[in-house]
Amino acid sequence: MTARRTGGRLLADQLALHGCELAFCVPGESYLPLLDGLFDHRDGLRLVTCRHEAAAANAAEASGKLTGRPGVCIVTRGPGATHAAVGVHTARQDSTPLLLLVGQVARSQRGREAFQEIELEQVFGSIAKGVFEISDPDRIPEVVASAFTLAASGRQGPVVVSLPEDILSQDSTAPDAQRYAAREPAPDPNHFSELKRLLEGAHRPLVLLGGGPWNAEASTRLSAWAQACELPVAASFRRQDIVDNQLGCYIGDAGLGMNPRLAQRIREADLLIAIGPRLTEVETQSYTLLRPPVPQQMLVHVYPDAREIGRVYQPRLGVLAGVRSFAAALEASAQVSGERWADRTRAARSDYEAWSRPPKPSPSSGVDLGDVMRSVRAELPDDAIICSGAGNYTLWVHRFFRYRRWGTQLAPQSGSMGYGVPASLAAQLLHPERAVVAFAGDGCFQMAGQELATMVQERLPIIVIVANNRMLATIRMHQERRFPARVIGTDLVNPDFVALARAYGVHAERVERTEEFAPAFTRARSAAGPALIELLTDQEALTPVASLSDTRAQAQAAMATRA
Ligand SMILES: Cc1ncc(C[n+]2csc(CCOP(=O)(O)OP(=O)(O)O)c2C)c(N)n1
Ligand SMILES: [Mg+2]
Repeated sequence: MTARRTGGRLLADQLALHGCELAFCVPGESYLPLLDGLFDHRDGLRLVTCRHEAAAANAAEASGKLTGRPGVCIVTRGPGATHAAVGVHTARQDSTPLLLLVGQVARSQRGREAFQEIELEQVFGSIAKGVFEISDPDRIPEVVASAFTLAASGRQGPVVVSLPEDILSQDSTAPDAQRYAAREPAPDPNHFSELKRLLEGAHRPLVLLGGGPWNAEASTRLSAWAQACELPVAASFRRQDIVDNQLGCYIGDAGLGMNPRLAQRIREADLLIAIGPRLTEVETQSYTLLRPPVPQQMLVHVYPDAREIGRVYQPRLGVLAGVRSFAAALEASAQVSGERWADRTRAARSDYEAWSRPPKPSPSSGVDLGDVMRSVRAELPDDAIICSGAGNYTLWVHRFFRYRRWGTQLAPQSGSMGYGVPASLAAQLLHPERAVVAFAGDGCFQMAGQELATMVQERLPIIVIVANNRMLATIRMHQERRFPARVIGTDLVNPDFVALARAYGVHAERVERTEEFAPAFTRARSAAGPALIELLTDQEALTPVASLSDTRAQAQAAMATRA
């Protein structure tokens, strides 16, 4: 006979036994017994209260990205769950293991549209990998184990678990589950001989990495194979940390703002070996670099879920496998000579080096973000974790920052603003000894700036760098291209970010000139707690390559020609 426990305690015990050491929440009265259960685990399971559920969900998502194990987020009923939805969406698009636990009304009230009741299945059905409601306290161990397993297996993703309130307060004598085991398909050995054969017939092969879960070992093995075969390796959107960007085989990222020369190389490849990525709208430049359903490149698609292989693109060789087991077998089974393409690999590498070298900062007004990336890279150790959200400022991060190790980039493939700051919470909590920097635009920062309070409360020495251009530049850029000089909805009147950060108790400085950045960054690094650096950037610097006025003038000229 197992000891009697409340549902809340039983659930907390399950989280702990599945290895959860960190959870993010905004409390709700709907799950008080679970909070109480977590009280007894407070030494081994750190519960971090965020100020907004969007941040809690994003932080939990980021912890899932870093560990490969489900990040855990706990929120209350309708308002908490809907606030948290953005993290579920990012976990979906980024294929990140995430558990969202949601307080729900008692079973006896279900279906009456009771206070804050929502149908989680309907709300999350299209974005979550699974939505479960626990129907009986005795089934808590079963449902939680099932949620962990589903979130972490195959193509990883978010699972939502609904917790009717009465289930958490009732007692149960149900025994614990055993620790979940994630399942990942392993490659068929015959596929390696096929891959080798394809490589032996290729002239312009290209490897595209993405998806996951990767780990340091898989990343090292993959790099060693690519280096030995002199194969050019590109990273997919916001997965730039899979191979060391300093390696000769690395040729850049196929993300937003892709190097046109890289795009051309993908278009011209005769063999494209995609290991892990989903081949999304971004990497394929709206499905043009590869044409669906049968791409002009011979496609090898390695992916851990049969539902994705052949969904948009029919590969010549589809390999149902996790990237880790695939990478483990590569070196031994698919060694080929790189003679035929080594020159192309070197040329692609020099294209990348030229592309990723920040131009000399112009003495004109505003802080130069290219130079900021150069200083940040020079100052930080290789294992520093760089977080960002969405906005044109990320074009500089992605292009000019060189990632040196797996697990150092936290950025949403979902393109969600407000991600970088909460992601940095997870990074610093999981890796207290490492440097963590969160980049944000002025718009992006204001979607999660309240989490400065969480950084202070948890004593996290994160450095937040806000690129303030007083506008939502991404949208302004598209606006100027399509509706030149008709600016609406994209200007921002901002608070004084330095005063705001100081009010939270955060070390803060404003940088107005490029050369002031490096010393400010050094001071931020030696600050005792969190720090914020506001960069006043020039509105003219719309992207690393386009100015605002040229963008407008070109669009106007194009319209005049059409008229
Ligand atoms: C949650 C969310 N809302 C809206 C958008 C659309 N969007 C993409 S980038 C952007 C502007 C970002 O502004 P800012 O953070 O200031 O960066 P900037 O582009 O100015 O560098 C907007 C509104 C989005 N991607 N995500
Ligand atoms: Mg901005």
